[in-house]
Amino acid sequence: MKARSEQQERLAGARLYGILDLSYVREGEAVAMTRKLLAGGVQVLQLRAKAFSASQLVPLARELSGICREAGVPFIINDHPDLVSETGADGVHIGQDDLSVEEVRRRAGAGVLVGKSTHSLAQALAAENEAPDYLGFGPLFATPTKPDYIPVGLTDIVEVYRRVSLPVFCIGGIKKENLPEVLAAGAERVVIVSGLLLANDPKTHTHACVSILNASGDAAATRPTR
Ligand code: TZP
Ligand code: MG
Repeated sequence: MKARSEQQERLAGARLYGILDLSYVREGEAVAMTRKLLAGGVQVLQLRAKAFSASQLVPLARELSGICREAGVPFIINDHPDLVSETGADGVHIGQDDLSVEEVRRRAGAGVLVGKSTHSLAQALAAENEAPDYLGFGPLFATPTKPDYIPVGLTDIVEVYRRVSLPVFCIGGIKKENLPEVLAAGAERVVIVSGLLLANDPKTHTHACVSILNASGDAAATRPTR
């Protein structure tokens, strides 16, 4: 088995992945919100800004990348493999309709983390064959953050974790309140977007989610990952 890079090790230990989605946070608040999420304990942070052009994103992505580096938290940029090296990001996240993982690696460069969204067990199994570094699986529940997707529900979660050896982050409509239910359904790692960004006190809220994840045991930490 190939040795894991430092960033892959961090990913393997991560259970709470936060996304700074600029449809919830004004650009001018992005740095402050990032600091709150990091202080609360997110273990991976993604910048997602569907309404921004690549060139608009660069200065902010550079700044967030430096802040995450200081915190020792992998910084992932959504959708833009070509911006990874110029912003100092650690990785890129792509969807089902984007380039192949192989092409993304070619563009983003060696050693860059690549994550891929999946919306069914079949997609998760297919995506694993492309050898990204991690998968997203969802949306579990209907969510305004990604409105045009049919929720996958909780039933396939156990099977996804049983059959996929990459780190899998469940996503979509997950909140502090339903996190115990999502964990009981077999999730080992989660992404929470609006639940953290819209909280009255994002730092404390993030910390509370980390505590719930930690209390649910260390299944993710002990499962073999590639
Ligand atoms: N991919 C699947 S669901 C989703 C993405 C980016 C959005 C999740 O956002 P929220 O606010 O945690 O439901
Ligand atoms: Mg995309």
